[in-house]
Parts: sequence; C-alpha cells; structure tokens
Amino acid sequence: MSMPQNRVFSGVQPSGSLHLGNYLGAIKRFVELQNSHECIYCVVDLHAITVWQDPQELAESTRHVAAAYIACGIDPDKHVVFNQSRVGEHAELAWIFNCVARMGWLNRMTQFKDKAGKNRENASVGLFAYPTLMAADILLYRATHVPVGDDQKQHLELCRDIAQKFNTDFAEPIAAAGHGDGFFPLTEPLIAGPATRVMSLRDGARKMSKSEPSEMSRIDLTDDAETIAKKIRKAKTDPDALPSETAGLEGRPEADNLVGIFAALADSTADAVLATYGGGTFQAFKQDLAELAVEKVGPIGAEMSRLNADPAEMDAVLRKGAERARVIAAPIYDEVRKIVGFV
Ligand code: AQP
Repeated sequence: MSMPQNRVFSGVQPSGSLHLGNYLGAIKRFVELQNSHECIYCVVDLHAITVWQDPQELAESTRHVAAAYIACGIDPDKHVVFNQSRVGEHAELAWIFNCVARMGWLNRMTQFKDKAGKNRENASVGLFAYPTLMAADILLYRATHVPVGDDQKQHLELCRDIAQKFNTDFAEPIAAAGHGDGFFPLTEPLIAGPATRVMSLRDGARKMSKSEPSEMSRIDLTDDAETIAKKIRKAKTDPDALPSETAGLEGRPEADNLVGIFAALADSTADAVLATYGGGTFQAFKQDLAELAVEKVGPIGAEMSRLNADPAEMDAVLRKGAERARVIAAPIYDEVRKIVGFV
C-alpha cells in the first residue's frame, strides 16, 4: 500500500445553518481543490454531538450540509461526499489516537476552552477529545492536505503530533510491514486567502459562528437577497472613512472583516479592494458588498433549497459516498490493526 500523494480530506459539522465563514474559510477551497486533488468531504455528525443536538435537527442538518457541498459546486460523483457516522472506522481509529495523544496536548486546545467556557466540568468528554477524532478523520484516509479555516490550525498541528508519535511508538511493526517512512503522513493544512477567519458582523472580535445566537452576526447561505443586504447594511463599522492601504485596517477589526469578505467574494485581495474604495464612506462600500454577496451567495441558497426539498436524494448521495469512503478506509485501518497488535 503506497502513501497517497495528493489526497484532500475535510469536514463540516451539521450543527446549524452554514454561513459565509464556512463558505469562504472552507467550502470555497474544497470546490477549487477538486481539479487538482482526490477529495473526500465529510459531514462530521460524530463531531456535532460533542454538544447537544436535537436528533431530528441533526438528521436534517446532515442532509443540509451535503446539499450545501453540492450547491457550492462539489461533485459527489467525482469525489467522495458522506457522513462520518456511517464509517465506523473513524470512531475506532479515534480510540487508538486517544491512547496515543497526551492529556497535556489536549489541555492546550483553545477551541475546547472557548466552547466549554467557565463550565468545563460539565463539558462532554467528546468535546475534550474532539481533536483526536479529527485526527482520525484525516489519517484514516492518509490524507496529505486539509483545507480549513484559521480556527482549526491548532487541531491540525495536533493531528501532525499524533501522526508523528504513532509513527515513532510503532516504528518497528511499521518498518516490518514495509512502511519505511512512517505509516501516517504529516498532513499539511491549507489555510490561505483573504477570509480564513470571517468575523461576526456585530463584533469584529468574535468569529462568525453557527452557534452564535444573533442571526444578524452572520450571513447564512440560505439567506434571501433582502436579508443579506439588511445584514450587511447593519454590520458594525467605525466612524472613519475606509483607508487606502491594508496597514490602515490595523485596530479596525470590523472594517478589516468587511474588506476581507469583499476580497474573498470577488476573488481579489484586500489591497485591490482598498485601491477602489479607500477614502470613501462605508455606506457606498456596503452597498456594493451587498450586491456582490447577493450575486455569489444567492444562487447557492437557491440550489440548497431545491436539494433540501428531496431528503431521500441527499440520503442516497451520503450512502453511496460512505460506501466509497469505506473502500479507501478499510484497508488502511486493517493495516493499523496489525501495526497496533490487534488480532
Ligand atoms: N468564521 C469562520 N471563518 C472562516 N472559516 C470558518 N470555519 C468556521 N467558521 C469560520 C471553517 O468552516 C469549516 C467547518 O467548520 P465546522 O462547522 O466544522 O466547525 P466550527 O469551526 O466550529 O464552525 P462554527 O460555525 O463556529 O460552528 P459551531 O458554532 O457549531 O462551533 C472549518 O474548516 C472551519 O475552520
């Protein structure tokens, strides 16, 4: 079994409505990578239940994320689209990684601290172990690249630490099985572009997030044109004019965020956006940003609504995708079993 050279894995949690941050930070990149890589895109329902999910809503959201993938341009016939819980090896490998990773490593994870908040004693064990399951998702396919938003950078570093420790701990059986350079790759994160961390429209210090109670804080991919325009119009800004260069965005998180969103939607750069809008008012800028967002997000939302009307079709896509995922995962996991010493 040779090491794959350019296999992409990534996932999105079915934990609520997908928003512009999920699109610009992750799914837009997923779409672009289809031309150059073998791609496996997962709806990570096992991750979603690390915080409480209503079972019926979880099932609906799982189909909705699959619909979002397809509506954004992922081709489930050419690449693999499936939901995590259908491939049992994700959880099995995660258990092995729970025994490889160290408590100290997980104790440093900032996402756990943010999500558990002050009530750490009451957080689920699953929320604490979230990053080991994420490492299992990626390494079960020996994926070489993972496109993610900036918030997942630390988890990707942990994934590399786990791969490295597994390769070292089991160096002898790995070499005996003919995997001279180590069994798991040191997977590269792909975090690039002007919108790797899209912030809340109401607070430039907070990440745009599905679980943020205020709907005005995010643009959902299913928002209609009027709602998108209203949210952008009401987005928090400061009283100054837009600067002409990116250095002038320092200390102005809300302006920085809107310029980054514009640049990402226009496939441009913050410098180019400021070359056009620098010195002008937010009012004119927001007007054009709203038009651009409606132009880019509107068709995705319309296609999602069409796909969401046929849940059986989404189930069929996910079922077929899981069968193809298992074909890749099963022989890799069989090797892991032998390496670890499971008979
Ligand atoms: N605000 C964001 N900016 C850029 N990228 C983002 N991502 C999420 N939010 C932003 C990226 O989207 C992918 C899927 O994320 P996820 O659903 O698996 O989990 P998350 O990062 O926890 O997203 P949310 O919206 O904040 O969900 P909740 O509120 O449920 O925790 C990832 O690649 C992520 O980086």
